[in-house]
Amino acid sequence: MQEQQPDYDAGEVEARWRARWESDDPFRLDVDRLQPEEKFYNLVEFPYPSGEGLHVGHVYTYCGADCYSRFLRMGGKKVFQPIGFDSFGIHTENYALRVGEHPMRLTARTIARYREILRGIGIAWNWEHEVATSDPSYYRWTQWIFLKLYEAGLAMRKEAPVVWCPSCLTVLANEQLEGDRCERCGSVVTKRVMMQWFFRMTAYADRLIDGLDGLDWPEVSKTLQREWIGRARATEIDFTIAGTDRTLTVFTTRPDTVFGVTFLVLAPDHPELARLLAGSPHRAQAEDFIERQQRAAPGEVLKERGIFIGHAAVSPADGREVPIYVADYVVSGYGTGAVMGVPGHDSRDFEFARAVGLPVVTVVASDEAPADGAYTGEGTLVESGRFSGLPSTEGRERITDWLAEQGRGRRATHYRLRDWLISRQRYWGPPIPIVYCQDCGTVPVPEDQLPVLLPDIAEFRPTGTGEAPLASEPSFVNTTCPRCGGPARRETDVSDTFVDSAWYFLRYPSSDVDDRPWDDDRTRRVLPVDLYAGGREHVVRHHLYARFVTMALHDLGHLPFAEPFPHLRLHGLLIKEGAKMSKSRGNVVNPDDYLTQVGVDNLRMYLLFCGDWEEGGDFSDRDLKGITRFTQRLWRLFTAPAPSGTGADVAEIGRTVARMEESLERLKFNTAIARLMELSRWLSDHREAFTADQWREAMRTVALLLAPFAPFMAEEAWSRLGGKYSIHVQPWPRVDRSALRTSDFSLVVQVNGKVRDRVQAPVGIAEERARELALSSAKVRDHLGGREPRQVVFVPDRLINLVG
Ligand code: ANZ
Ligand code: ZN
Repeated sequence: MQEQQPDYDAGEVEARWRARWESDDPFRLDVDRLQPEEKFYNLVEFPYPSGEGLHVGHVYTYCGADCYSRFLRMGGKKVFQPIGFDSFGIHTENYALRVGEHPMRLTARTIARYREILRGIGIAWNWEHEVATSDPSYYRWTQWIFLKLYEAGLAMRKEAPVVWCPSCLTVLANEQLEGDRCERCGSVVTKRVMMQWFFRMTAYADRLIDGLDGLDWPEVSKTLQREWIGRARATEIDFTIAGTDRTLTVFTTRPDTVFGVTFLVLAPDHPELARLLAGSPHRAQAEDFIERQQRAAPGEVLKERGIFIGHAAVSPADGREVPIYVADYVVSGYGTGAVMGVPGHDSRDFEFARAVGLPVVTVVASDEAPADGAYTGEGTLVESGRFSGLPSTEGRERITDWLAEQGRGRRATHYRLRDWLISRQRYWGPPIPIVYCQDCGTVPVPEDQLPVLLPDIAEFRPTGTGEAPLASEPSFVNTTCPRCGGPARRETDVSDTFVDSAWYFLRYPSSDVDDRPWDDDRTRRVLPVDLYAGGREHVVRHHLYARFVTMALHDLGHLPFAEPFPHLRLHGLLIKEGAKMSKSRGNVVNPDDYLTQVGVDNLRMYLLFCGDWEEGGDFSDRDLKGITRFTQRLWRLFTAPAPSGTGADVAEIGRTVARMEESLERLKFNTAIARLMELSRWLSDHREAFTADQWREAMRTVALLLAPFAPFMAEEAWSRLGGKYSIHVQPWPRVDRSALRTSDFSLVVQVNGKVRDRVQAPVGIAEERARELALSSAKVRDHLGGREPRQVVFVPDRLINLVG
C-alpha cells in the first residue's frame, strides 16, 4: 500500500493552512464577552527582539504552551494566548550598540523579523492583542505605574551603594547580578554610591513570602524566591560603646551565645563608624583599610582581615568589654551591619579571631564539638551565668526574654531582599516621569502629560559618567515645572527593562485601549493568568517583580487580585547532543534552519518528544529524523485506501485517547506522543480487520489526537477526511471512561490448573458471568472434554480455573 502513496509535502501544506488561518483567524476571541469560567489565559514570556533571531529555547517553551492550549481549546476552553515584544532595555540596546545602529530603527526592524518567525511556528497567538514595550502607547502606562507607586510612597530616590557595570555603564539591580558579574554582559561589577530611584519592594517582603504558600508553583520556584527574600527571625542586642552613652546594635541568630562574645565587628559603611573614628589614633589605618577594601577586585582578599578602631563595647550580658573592629566579612545592608563575634561557635568569627589573635571561648558544650574550630551546633550552655545548664535552644529564648526585659534586646526580623533599583543611566527605556524644580523640588509629571516621550537623539551611547545620554540633550532636559511654571530639569535616567515586563500581562487584554492602562471589565474577564510557562532564570527577577507590582497595584485599588500568576510551570532546558548550546561551541539550534528542512509540525513534534518538557531535552538530528519518519507513517495511514474487514475491536483507540488526555493534563507531551506512536503501530497491524466506516472514524480520531502537536498535518488530514473546518475548534475525542475501564482486562482461563485461553472481560465481572465467558471458548470446552466443570476457582479481575 505504501508505494503508490505520495510523501507528505510539509512546505506546501503548511503554507496553505497558514494563509487560511491568518485570513479567517479561527482563534480570535472577543475578550469583552469572555466568561471567567470558560476562559484560559495561557501566558508565555515574551521575547526581546535582538538581531540574533528567536532562540530555540523560546520555540521550545511556546510549542509546549501552544500544544497545551490547543488541547484545552478542544476541551471547550476559550484560550487567550497573546504575544508581544519586550523591546525596550539593555539587551536590545547592547545589540544596537554592537551593530552600530540606532535602537529605534533597529527595534522596528527586528520586531518585524520576529513577528515573521513567530507566525511561522504554528502557534495560535491572539495577534490582535500584541504589545511592544518600546511603543509610546505602552510605556505611557509604564510611566503611569511609576507615578502611582510614587504617590503611594513606593517609589523613592535615595543615595545608596549600588552595583555598577563597567561595560554596560549603568547601575544594576541586585537581581541582575550573577555572583559578582553583570547578568547581561558577564563583566565583573564594581560598587558606587549614587543617587538612584528605587521601588520599595522591601515593604512587601512579608507578603511576597507568605503569598507563596497559596500558589500552584513548582517547589523550586517558591524556594528560590523565599531564599532571595531571605526572611530571618532573629534577635537584636544592644552593646554600649565603652565610655559613651551610645549603643551598637548587633543582629544575631544565636543570642544563646552572647556570653561567648570576644569582639564586635562593623561593616565598612556602618553609620556609627565615622563618628567612632573621629579623633581615634587608629583612624588613618582604618580609613586606609576601608579604602583599599573598596578598591579591591571582587574575590581579592586583603592581608589584614580587619582593623581595630580603638574602641570597646560593653556586653549587656555580663558587662565585659570587648574590642570593636571593622572588617569586610560583615556585609553592609544586611541585619544591622554589626556582628557580635563569637569565635567559639561561628566559623567566620573563628577564622577572624585566629587571624587577628583574639580569644576563643566555649559557651555551648557538646560531645560533637571539634577539637579545633567553631562548634556551630546545639548543646548545653556553659559559662553563661544563670543560663548555664540550659539546652542552647531554650537558652536562646530565655536570654532574649531576659535582654528584652532590660530593654537591651528584642526579637527582630531581617530580610535579604533590597529595594528594587530601577533607574538606569541608559537611553533605551521609558524616561522616569519626574521633573526637578528649584522652587518645588521633585515634582511628578502630571498623568495627562504622559507619555514623557523618549526623544530620537543621535548620541544614544552610554556615557560612563553616571549621567544618562538624555542628560546631554538640552531640549529634553529643560522644561517647565508642572506645579509653578518655573524653569525645571527633567529626570534623565530611564527605568529598567524589568519594569516594562513587570506588567505586560495586564496590558495584553486591553492592548487597544488608549485612555487607561487596562479596562477593568476586561481585566476581570481575562485575568489572572491561568498558566504561566517560563524559564528558571526569571524566578528571582521577573516573577518576583511582577508579583510585587501586582500586589502594589492591587492595594492601590487598580486590580481585583494580588497574585498575577496563580499557576506557574518552568520548562526545562534544551541541550544539543549532550552539550549546552553555545555560540562558541557552534551548536546553537537555529529554528529557521529546521523549519525549512523538516517543516513546523516535525520541529514542534520533535521538541515536544525529545524529553519531559519541564525537565528539558536533548536535541539530536538523528532523533529528529525518527519523528519525521513517524509523521510520514501517519500520513500514509491517513491516505491509505479504506479496508473492508468484518469489524475490529477498537477499544485500544479509546484507551489511547484516555492516556493521552492524562499525559496532556500534566504537560507530559513526550509520553502523549509516545502513546500516539503506539496507536499508529496498532492501527497498521489491525487495519485489515476494520470495516470502512470504523476506519474512517478511527482516522478522524487520530487527526484530532494529532491536532495539538502537528496542527498543519492534522488540519490537512481532517479536511481530506471530510471534517468541518477547522479541526482546531473541534471537540477532543470523547471517551466513555467507564466503558473503557470495563473492557480493560484479559481474563486468564485455566482448565485443571493449566492456562488454556485468555478472554477479554469487563473489570469487576461476576463469577457466574466469567464462567459463562470461559465456557464460550472452544479451546476451553475441548480441554474439559465436554464435561461440566466440577469446581470453579475464581480470582476477581485475573483468572478463572475450571476443574473438570
Ligand atoms: C552571633 C553568632 C554566634 C552568630 C554564633 C552565628 C553563630 P543568617 O542566618 O544568614 O541570617 N551576621 C549578622 N549580620 C551580618 C552581616 N551584616 N554580615 C555578615 N554576617 C552577619 O546569619 C545571621 C548571623 O550572621 C548572625 O548571627 C551573625 O552572626 C551574622 F554562634 O551572631 B551571629
Ligand atoms: Zn553589563
